[in-house]
Amino acid sequence: MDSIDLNNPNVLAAIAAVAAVILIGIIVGFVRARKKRAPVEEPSPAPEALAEERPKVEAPETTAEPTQPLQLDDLVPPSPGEPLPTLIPEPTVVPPPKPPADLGAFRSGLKSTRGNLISRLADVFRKDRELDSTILDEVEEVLITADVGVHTTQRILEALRAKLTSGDLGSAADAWEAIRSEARAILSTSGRGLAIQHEPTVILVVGVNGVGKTTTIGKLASRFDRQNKSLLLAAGDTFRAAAVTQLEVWGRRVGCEVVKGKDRADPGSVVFDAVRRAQDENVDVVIADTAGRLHTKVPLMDELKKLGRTVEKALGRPADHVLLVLDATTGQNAIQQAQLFKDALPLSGIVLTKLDGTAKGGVILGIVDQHEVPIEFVGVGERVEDLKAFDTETFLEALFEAPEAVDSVPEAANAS
Ligand SMILES: Nc1nc2c(ncn2[C@@H]2O[C@H](COP(=O)(O)OP(=O)(O)OP(=O)(O)O)[C@@H](O)[C@H]2O)c(=O)[nH]1
Ligand SMILES: [Mg+2]
Repeated sequence: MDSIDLNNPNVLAAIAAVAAVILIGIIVGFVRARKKRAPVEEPSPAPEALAEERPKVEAPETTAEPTQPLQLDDLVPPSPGEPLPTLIPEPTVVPPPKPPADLGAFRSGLKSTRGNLISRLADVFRKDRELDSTILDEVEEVLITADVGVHTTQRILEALRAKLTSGDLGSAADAWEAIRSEARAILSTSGRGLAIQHEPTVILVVGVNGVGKTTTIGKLASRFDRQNKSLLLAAGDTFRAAAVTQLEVWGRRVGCEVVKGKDRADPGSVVFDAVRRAQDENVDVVIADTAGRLHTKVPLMDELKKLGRTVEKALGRPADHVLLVLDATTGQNAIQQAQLFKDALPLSGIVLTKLDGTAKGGVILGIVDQHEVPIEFVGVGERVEDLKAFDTETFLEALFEAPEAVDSVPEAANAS
């Protein structure tokens, strides 16, 4: 093999070119190795530096500085304490927790009840008061006069007495906790919602006159309509022409048909027709209105029992839901009405209307506790959106909230 002629300019140029390529390769390899190592070898910046760098989470509208593309200098480890601008990941913006749906409506609906029940209890558990057995009589008086009912009042007093005996009633917060957890236990089965499992699902709406049956049916129909359910209303109150007209107004508003009979027709035949028609036309939900007072010699409860049997005959099973509508403004009377209807029909749920206009909302505890029938909806006004699906936690939060004039309640009442 010939030896390399180092005096030849072409040979020298070739050697220089090869050396240049090798040198560039070494530099590129070095830079790549630094890039890979850099994030791992990053010393932890001081916590204050990180805190300053990260935009505050509660100010999501803060616009971040536009990020520059990574430069080689960025990969050089900063000296300790120096901020790390481009390697910190974008913070995840956590939106503030949403208040439970309908809390505002429950709050305003329970305003008077809070004044009557919670403010007065707050007075019993006032700050400078030592909590001993003398509070029991006072709590009893407040609960009874706030329409909670004798049975449920005793249940709540037992819970307080047990805490007193075990020495666990050291502060107002303990007393609120005892009452609130008893209320939670009473209402725990409420607010399950109306299952629409069958086609058609048949809902019978019952209650004495004037409690809000027809209005509740209109509001319910509107809810189902918003859920894209097809509907048929049955005008089972055949004793008053105005009752049929009222249901027809709701039917027009919601856009669903109303099945009605002749004046004073047998309510059973109207509901029977409605169920059959719903079966033929594959309607999702039938809601049947009923009379609250009869203008015949037949007692109301006998008529309702008969209606229940008629639905069973048409459907091949009992009505899917029997909703009893009670008017909260009637207080204790509502507890007695529930007993009468429960004896006549298997009630599946209660709608408590007119909670907005009364200080007697505590009756809800008495009704559910005594009759063990869940509350499914509450009425907090006359507008279509004022029928609220009952939710135990939202109800408790709204009920035990501090009344405007009482400042000792908030932490205590919301302690649990
Ligand atoms: N403030 C308030 N008013 C209500 C509520 N629910 C119903 N009402 C009113 O109560 C009144 C009686 O309501 P209806 O729906 O006619 O009662 P009903 O039970 O069908 O009465 P009858 O057909 O006579 O048995 C109406 O003026 C309704 O607007 C509610 O939640 N809050
Ligand atoms: Mg009516």
